[in-house]
Amino acid sequence: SNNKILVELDESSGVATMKFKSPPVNSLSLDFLTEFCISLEKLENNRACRGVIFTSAIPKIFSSGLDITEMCGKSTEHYAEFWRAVQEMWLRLYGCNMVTIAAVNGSSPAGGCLIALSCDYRIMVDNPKFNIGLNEAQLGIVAPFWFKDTFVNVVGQRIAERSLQLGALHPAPEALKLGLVDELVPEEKLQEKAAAVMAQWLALPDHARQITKSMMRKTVLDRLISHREEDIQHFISFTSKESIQKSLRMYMEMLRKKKS
Ligand code: CO8
Repeated sequence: SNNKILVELDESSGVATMKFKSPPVNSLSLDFLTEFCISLEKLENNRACRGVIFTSAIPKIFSSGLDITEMCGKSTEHYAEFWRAVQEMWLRLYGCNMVTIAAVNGSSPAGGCLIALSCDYRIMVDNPKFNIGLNEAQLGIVAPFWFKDTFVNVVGQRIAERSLQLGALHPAPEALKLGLVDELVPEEKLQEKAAAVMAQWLALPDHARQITKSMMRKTVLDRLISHREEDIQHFISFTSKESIQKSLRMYMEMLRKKKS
């Protein structure tokens, strides 16, 4: 399975692009997450690569977040494997030594938002129809502590507290005001802007920047690393509850109905 993410490396600039292309909505399935980790690790091990831009090949959607079908009616073994893959994606991305920029060219709820939050810099298309946020509460589920930590590190305690409790999805202009994204650009300028910001970050010596990044993120990374198995067990018991299964099924039903 290596066709859900298009990876391109420009050897002259040292900048790679990882473009999500998993129709219809770039949901983070087990296959997607596995491919994400392998692709990122390959780039990390490639000395020619110093920065990665994350974007979507699907119009209007960056990523719809975790694949809800992976959390519905599956075995505990499956939940464990899936959750380990979600953790792995975050640990790799949040702890990534390379410069990471999210070029958010569509809606980005929940797990999609987490990917953006885990980057060093976020640029979003200036379109009020594109939403971003950790909307877990709206699904009747709870964002894990490390989603919350990542969010707090970007927007601060107060904004995170309000936004998380409400399960808010913020239209791009509001996301900018909250500091959830760093800047907005017209869609046709997104790639150019991401490349310009990347060049600015890459102008610094890698070593000093990497140590600084690690200093800023280590506490939050270590919190998951030291509680990883507990976090998996927690996910399994939470997800296995009949009330949670019911909430997830109702939410999927709501998505289906909204169409017709
Ligand atoms: N997982 C699985 N399938 C999905 C998902 C998803 N996250 N999102 C959409 N789909 C499916 C839809 O059901 C639909 O399927 P079908 O064609 O069979 O009816 C298809 O994708 C297309 O979806 P839409 O028709 O809704 O497409 P739109 O272009 O109208 O809208 C959106 C795209 C905005 C992305 C919309 O689909 C949406 O809002 N999706 C839900 C996003 C969401 O709420 N994600 C949260 C996932 S939970 C998460 O990431 C963190 C969980 C943390 C775990 C907590 C511990 C338990």
